[in-house]
Amino acid sequence: MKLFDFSSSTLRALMSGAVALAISSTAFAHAHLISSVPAANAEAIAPADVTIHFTEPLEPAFSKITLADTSGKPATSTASTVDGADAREMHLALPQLTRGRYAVHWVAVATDGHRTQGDFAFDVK
Ligand SMILES: [Cu+2]
Repeated sequence: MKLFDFSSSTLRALMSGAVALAISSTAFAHAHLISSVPAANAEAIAPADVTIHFTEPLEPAFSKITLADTSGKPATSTASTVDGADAREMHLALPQLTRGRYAVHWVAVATDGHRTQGDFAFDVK
């Protein structure tokens, strides 16, 4: 009894598709947050900047960090930058922040064009 009716060429096409899928999912990883300074929910004393480390190099034109104060207003008008020496790092220079809780929002576009984003908060004391 014949259980499978696939011709060998159909089978080959399916196999190569599966292989291509496996390769693309490992070769083109999204940029995920590894760590940040200040860390999420940290109590920071006069932080000079926000630095976030990612798993993948970022596209500077489309990646950014923004900071909002407790009322939701932007805490700085300075644009963030992708590190010139290590494109897996992004920085946002900070002005002198007053006490309070601040919300970080980040958008990371990897070199494969895939976009990830996230939020975390920290406290300035
Ligand atoms: Cu990706």
